[in-house]
Amino acid sequence: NQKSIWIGTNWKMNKGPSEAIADARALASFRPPEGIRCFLAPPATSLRDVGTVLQDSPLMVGAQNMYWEDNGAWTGEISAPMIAECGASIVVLGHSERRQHFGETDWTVNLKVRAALRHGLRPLICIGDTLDEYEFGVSQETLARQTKIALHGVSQEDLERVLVVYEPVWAIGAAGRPAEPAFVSQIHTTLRTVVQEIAGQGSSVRIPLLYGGSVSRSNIRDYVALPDVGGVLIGRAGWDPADFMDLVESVR
Ligand code: G2H
Repeated sequence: NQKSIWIGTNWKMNKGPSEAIADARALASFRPPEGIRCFLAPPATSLRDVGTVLQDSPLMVGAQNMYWEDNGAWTGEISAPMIAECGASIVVLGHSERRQHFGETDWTVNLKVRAALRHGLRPLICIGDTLDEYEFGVSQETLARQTKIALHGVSQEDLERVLVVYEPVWAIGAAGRPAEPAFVSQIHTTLRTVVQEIAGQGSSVRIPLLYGGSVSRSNIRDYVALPDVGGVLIGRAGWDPADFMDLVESVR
């Protein structure tokens, strides 16, 4: 299995600058196996420090959120050019924790995706079905809607830089249970059709489709082995640098 895969860890609201720098240093000399592209998404307060520590490392740095305007009277927000200046090249957008607790909508995710692309960042778009949607059997509809709106108005050329991660809301965090690989496979088949329609029939654009939600040492290989899974976004299991390196090494 030699396809190129993405493995990232989302630190969420964890690690102050001192811990973030120490952890980035612990990862700075790590060389992922060939074909694996790794990234870390630290809190905004450590973006620049982590970006500096990892500037000569193959590990990429990502922000966890941003606003769509470049600057202005938007107290508390950070913008795409600020993130890029910190040395980050990725931005996580539309994470379900943001949709759930901070009023993020499909529409705001779309504005953010387009702003990220305008500034050369790679948006990692999170989509996810809630437990209700899953139980009513409408996961596919929800995920298709979220994907179509997030990518609305994105040019063919920019689509080359987009990543999408399927994170079932019911699979996230300590209360979640990881999705069955067979179910993820089914979802990814639908998503592939949706993104192919957006890119245009016959287009060679191949958006990496990742999985996220309670990924751990015991299941990472099952997800990565699926034919259309282009990687994973890890939370808790990847916060410790040694664990993260071990997770990455374990898939090859
Ligand atoms: C899902 C994931 C990382 P965890 O949010 O984005 O977190 O692996 O802890 O479920």
